[in-house]
Amino acid sequence: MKCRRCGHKASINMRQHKLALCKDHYLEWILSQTERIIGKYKMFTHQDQIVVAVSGGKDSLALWDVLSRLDYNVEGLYIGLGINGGISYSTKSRSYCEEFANLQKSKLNIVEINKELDNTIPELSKQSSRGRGKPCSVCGLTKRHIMNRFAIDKGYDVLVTGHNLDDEVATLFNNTLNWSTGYLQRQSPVLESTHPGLIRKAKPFCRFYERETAAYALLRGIQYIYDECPYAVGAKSIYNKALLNRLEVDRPGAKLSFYLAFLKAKEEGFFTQKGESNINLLNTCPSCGGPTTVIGECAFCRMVTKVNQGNK
Ligand code: Q46
Ligand code: ZN
Ligand code: ZN
Repeated sequence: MKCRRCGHKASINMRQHKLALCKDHYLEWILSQTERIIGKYKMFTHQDQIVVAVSGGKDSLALWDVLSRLDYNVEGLYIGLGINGGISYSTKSRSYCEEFANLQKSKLNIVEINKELDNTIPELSKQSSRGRGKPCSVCGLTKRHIMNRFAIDKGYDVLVTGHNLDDEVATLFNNTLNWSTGYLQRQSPVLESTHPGLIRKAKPFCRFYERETAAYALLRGIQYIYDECPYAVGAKSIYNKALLNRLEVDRPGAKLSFYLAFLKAKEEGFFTQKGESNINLLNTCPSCGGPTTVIGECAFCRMVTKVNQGNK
């Protein structure tokens, strides 16, 4: 297989794009496509201060690398979850982020949940009624809260995450199976801030397949954590991804067209129901000043209050 641009040996063949490229042209293609996606969805500009949430995995580190190479003002944010059973997941993931930041000479901000809340995620989860013993619900809620608060407090313009097409399509598939119109309404490459305490969010890799971001990380020599979080085993999203991979093998491009058709339907006003009013009618949490859909404390503060009450 030869590179479409220069005729040298191709490093990657993207069946869904009918495009094979050599290493240099592939790395160039990822940069130009990312720039195109940022512009198409009006995610941010070169004047904006950007913070990228990094986990030590390939997607977030590749995204940080791409944004730096495109000359955006970008810093990293790592949230230490204290998940260290067995494979020392959090310790390892933090050190991959630190090594990357050192090599790039970029600033990495670190927030350790343990220091913020006097509890690691597994401890918090044991004391909370959320998630029936599985820490993912507590973890997701806490991460979202901490990322948002950090970005707002430090005055960034936008928070970006390394979600790729496979992540987005797995979420879309799950939300479609349940017809969760509120979630479908909110799923988007860019989420505007609709409250002074809510940061604008963007996902510049939302149209890249996971194998494309993995190939980028590999070809750039980015060192990243291969291990999954131990709690990811058996997650619904992993099951959905496996199903969608089978579909993609038989119909190359099926994931991308599912996602793009969804965005088009949304643009045409297909999901303008209750979910939309929820977004626009955000209240302010009296404890943290963050946004909440209910009157009173936000879900995060309610969880922390309950855990603290249980400990008294
Ligand atoms: S980190 Fe946290 Fe994930 Fe681990 S505990 Fe679950 S939600 S699986 S992205
Ligand atoms: Zn080439
Ligand atoms: Zn709150």
